[in-house]
Amino acid sequence: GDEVLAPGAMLLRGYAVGRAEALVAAVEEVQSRVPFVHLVTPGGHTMSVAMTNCGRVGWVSDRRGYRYAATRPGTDQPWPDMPDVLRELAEEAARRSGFPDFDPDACLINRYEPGARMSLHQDRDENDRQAPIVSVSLGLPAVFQFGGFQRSDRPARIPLAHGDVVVWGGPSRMRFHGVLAVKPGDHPLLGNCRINLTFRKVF
Ligand code: MD3
Ligand code: FE
Repeated sequence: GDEVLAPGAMLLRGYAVGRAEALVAAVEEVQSRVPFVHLVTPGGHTMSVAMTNCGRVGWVSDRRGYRYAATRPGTDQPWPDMPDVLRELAEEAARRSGFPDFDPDACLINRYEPGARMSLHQDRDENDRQAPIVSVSLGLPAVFQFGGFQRSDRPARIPLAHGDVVVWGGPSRMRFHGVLAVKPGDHPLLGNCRINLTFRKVF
């Protein structure tokens, strides 16, 4: 069943399981056009998570900073369109969680190989802070850190499994969050990796 993690944060366990093969096929199509890359942070560290994007804009990072860009780094090429199976899943999950008008313009695709992690951060590069962020976990499980409004607030640990969808909106939108290092495994669909899709309304 659906679980309220905090006001505005809904966990829909297994919501995407029935569509997982189609979602993975759509991710394959996107990554065949724009391969996953390990971006560099403004501080000069290479991220352990590899990323690609689809949709009108994509999230990128380099020595100049973090931002959303309509073209792929170092090119004047647009990102691939957001496949319908991805957009529909995100819209339906948002509607079910009380956000009937979610119209994402960006889908960031994160790939975690064993040991990859994401340290505590806030998502603050989006212009539209009213819109929720929808995240979909596929493949290997992970432990998600769900924090407060200050980095120093001790985060709760939430296990996320294949097919789990979380909608982060309303007062939870600006919480600190992260992902602990993914442990090795062998998932039937994705092998030794975890994929996370995050759908955002940037503009
Ligand atoms: C909680 N990705 O790409 S998605 C990210 O699993 C990111 O790859 C993680 O954090 C991942 O920025 C977690 C879940 C998420 C996204 C946005 C949030 C959780 C959030 C915004 C507020 C609170
Ligand atoms: Fe985030």
